[in-house]
Amino acid sequence: MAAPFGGADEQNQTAWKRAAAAAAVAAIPEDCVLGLGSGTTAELMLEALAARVRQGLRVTGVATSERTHALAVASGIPLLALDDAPALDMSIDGADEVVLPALHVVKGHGGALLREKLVAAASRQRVIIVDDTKVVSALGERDPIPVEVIVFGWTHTARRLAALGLRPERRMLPEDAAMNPPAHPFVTDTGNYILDCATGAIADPTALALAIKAQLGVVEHGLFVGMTERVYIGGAGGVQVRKTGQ
Ligand code: A5P
Repeated sequence: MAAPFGGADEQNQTAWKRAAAAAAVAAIPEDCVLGLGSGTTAELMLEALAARVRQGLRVTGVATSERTHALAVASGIPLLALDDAPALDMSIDGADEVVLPALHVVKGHGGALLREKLVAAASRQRVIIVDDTKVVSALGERDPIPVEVIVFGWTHTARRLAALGLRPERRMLPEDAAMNPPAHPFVTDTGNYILDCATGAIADPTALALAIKAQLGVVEHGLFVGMTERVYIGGAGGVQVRKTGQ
């Protein structure tokens, strides 16, 4: 039976995420324009960042989701819209899978991949923070690749993705057992659906990224290939930092 407040594994994982987040936040320079990621690890980063802001750090955040925006506002972190920030010095975000030493990652299990990729693409230095359960030997080996698609005609887009050899499933909101409503599809902040596409271990992430992106109806996908300069990995032995080229 599951422990009522999460088991020891979950507590360790949270502590490792927190340690990775703290290490990344400690390296944020003064006057930084900073992309603020989404997800549980990014939220631990926001806590650490808010503490540094209270101590006097000057920073301006650019949020990657409505939820991150609301949390940053509530924590007193100054914000700018992406369109008012011509270039970002750095972005810090979580990930679902990371492959070393290439530092290619999969993102989007929280549903924010489109804005996360737009913010990452505008950033000079992309930093990923994870616990070591996220390190895999090949992207796609454990989790599906989230693909954000236009709602109109989504079943046709799904068929096109299936023709590439993917196994797309439209993401649904969890059902509320107490109210027992019919399941509803998950809709992103930008008003699209997510198709979670099982792939198995991906031999060539660059080729797959291009093939997915070329399909009509696809807005963006969660393969972030060559979009990370540094990864902080929290684990039982502390925080490991990996940079591209290492
Ligand atoms: C949000 O869409 C995602 O890309 C998250 O950054 C990613 O899923 C990692 O989330 P956790 O930190 O919650 O594992």
